[in-house]
Amino acid sequence: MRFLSTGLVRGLIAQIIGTVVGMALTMAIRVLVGLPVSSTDAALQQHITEVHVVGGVIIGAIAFMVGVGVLDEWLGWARGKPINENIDPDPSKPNWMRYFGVDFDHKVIGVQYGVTSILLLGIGGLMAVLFRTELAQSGITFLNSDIFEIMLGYNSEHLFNTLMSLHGMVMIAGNLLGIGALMNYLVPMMIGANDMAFPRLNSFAFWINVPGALILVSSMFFGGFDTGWVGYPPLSVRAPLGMEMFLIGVYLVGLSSIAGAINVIVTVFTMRAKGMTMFRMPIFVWAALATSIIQFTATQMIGLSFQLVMLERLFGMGFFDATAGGDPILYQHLFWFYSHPAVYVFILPGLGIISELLPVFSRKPLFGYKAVAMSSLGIALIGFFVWAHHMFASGMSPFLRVPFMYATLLVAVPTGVKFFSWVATLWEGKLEFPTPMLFALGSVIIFLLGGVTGPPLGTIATDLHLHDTYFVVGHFHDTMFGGFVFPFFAALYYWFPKLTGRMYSEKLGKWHFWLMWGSFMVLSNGMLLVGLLGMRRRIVDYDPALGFDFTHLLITIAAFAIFLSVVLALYNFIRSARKGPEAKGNVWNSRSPEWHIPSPAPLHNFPEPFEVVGEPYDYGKIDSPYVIMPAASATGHAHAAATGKE
Ligand code: HEM
Ligand SMILES: [Cu+2]
Repeated sequence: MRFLSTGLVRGLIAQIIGTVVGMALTMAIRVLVGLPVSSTDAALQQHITEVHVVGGVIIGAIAFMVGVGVLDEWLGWARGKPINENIDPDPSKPNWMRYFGVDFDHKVIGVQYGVTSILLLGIGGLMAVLFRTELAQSGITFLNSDIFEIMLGYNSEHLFNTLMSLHGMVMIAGNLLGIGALMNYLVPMMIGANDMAFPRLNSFAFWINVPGALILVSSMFFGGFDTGWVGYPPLSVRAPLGMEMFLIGVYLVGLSSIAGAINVIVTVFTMRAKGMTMFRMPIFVWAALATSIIQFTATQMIGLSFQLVMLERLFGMGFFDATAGGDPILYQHLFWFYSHPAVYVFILPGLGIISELLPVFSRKPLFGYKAVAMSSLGIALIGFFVWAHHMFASGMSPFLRVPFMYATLLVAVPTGVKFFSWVATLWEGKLEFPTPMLFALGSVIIFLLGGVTGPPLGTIATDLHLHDTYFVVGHFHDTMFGGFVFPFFAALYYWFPKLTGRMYSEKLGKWHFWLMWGSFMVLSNGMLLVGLLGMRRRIVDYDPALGFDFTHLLITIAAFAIFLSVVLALYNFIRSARKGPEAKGNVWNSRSPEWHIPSPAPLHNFPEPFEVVGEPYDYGKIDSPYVIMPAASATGHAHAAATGKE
């Protein structure tokens, strides 16, 4: 019965019941207002079913939130019950249950985000491996098999498109949750706070992702959709019912993004330790702040554009239908006004991790700390002025394309500041190369590839040639892997001892790194190459006469190798969390506050507040403490004050 008392299980049951009740309710409303609930006309029947299912799915998502219990406190408050000030976990419940139910501790929420993120990245990866098999050679018809037909009711091109489109969006959702994991786990500990500013909102922000992700992936079983992750109309207005699942699922994940961002912004502005001025914060906190500003201000746009598509599908409103007075280009503007800044949501935290780790493993100050901090804000700002570079080929005004080209190329300036700082930080440093450092350095190289393949796409003349080819796919995989996936692994290895109090296996970690990094180089350079040669993206097959069968085979093998390397990493983490050697102290000899409390961190991170007296990255400077820990908080390890002594 313990199983039933976990929030997750109750949420899932509630979601199923809610969906059924919601469908019945929608039907009842249709009857009340005199609309038909069934029809002999196939097209009309399909439309009616869609309305019912969408009504059900939305109510189902709300039911999940009620069932899991995140709304309990708020609902109680609304009914006039006294507010429960003590939000500590119930000590009578076993510890593992905290992760499967509502918990307000930012560290638990961080882990919940992290595990969900890895699950989603795994599902997205599996989809990639599936459709990459189809692409391994020209002429393969793997996705045509009867198994898929029986399981899903459709196959071949439509399945390819569905897998490809879902892969894109599931990966993006996986990234977003990974960022949530890092920000939730690290930000309070890095600034000396015991939790986020709004713990209940924090829990809400995590849990809304769960029905969101389920609905998104369920699209596979509702007929899929074939629009790519962008969902452009008119295609998205005509796509099967699966399209709606995509729109609702992503909408909920976006809602989480906005709620989570509010929390980070308020926490950073109001809860820093004594003496921690903005320019004395660990650099990752700056990255988290800039990221949250984008999330908070831009996400509404994708929510809005998806809502409009839904309204057009469900109620026939002609926002994008030119024959009804609409304009499909409007969608693209709204979509990219979020989705371009959003790419910086994916990469700013990753770049923050790189800036955080390089000083530790080169025992040198972070070069140009203030410039690096401001560059995150600069990137965030410029990110808002460049969205139309995705529309150079959409038939927008030729004159308007020019300012968007210049704005796009301008992003190189703040990004260059970061690269310059990394190189200068490493310069003549005492370098060490444990797994997290390898991942950080590997990210820099991959992100550099993303950086040099960007300008050709931001320049109108070359973009018109490269648009919708695999060159684009290669470019964004470089920025995504270099900007987030590799830094995410760097962070997982680096903070693993903090989280578990145990050490991972360096040997397996290094195997993971070299296998993944090498394969990724093959994958991304292969994609860039076939793109330059004219391979179009989003197509299920290609002509053998084009002569890039062999390169495609290499890309597919690399994709499998990347998948394998991640399985290796998971094995390492799961085994080491239980059997790894103990690592209680400041494993990396870091100056950052989270390493000066015991590992794993106690329930309330800092039983007594500490004071910041110096600069965060003065590694190698004798007697320049950063934080002074009161005896009660500190690990009792080597030095309580985080000095620069070697
Ligand atoms: C093993 C790892 C991966 C492989 C083999 C892979 C492969 C691919 C391929 C072949 C496409 C289809 C390109 C096309 O036909 O247009 C694609 C699309 C995409 N991928 Fe990946 N990918 C991987 C990981 C990732 C990750 C980690 C992310 C995100 C953070 C990501 C994001 C995307 C996006 C956004 C699309 C675009 C989908 C669309 O055009 O609608 N991928 N990927
Ligand atoms: Cu862009």
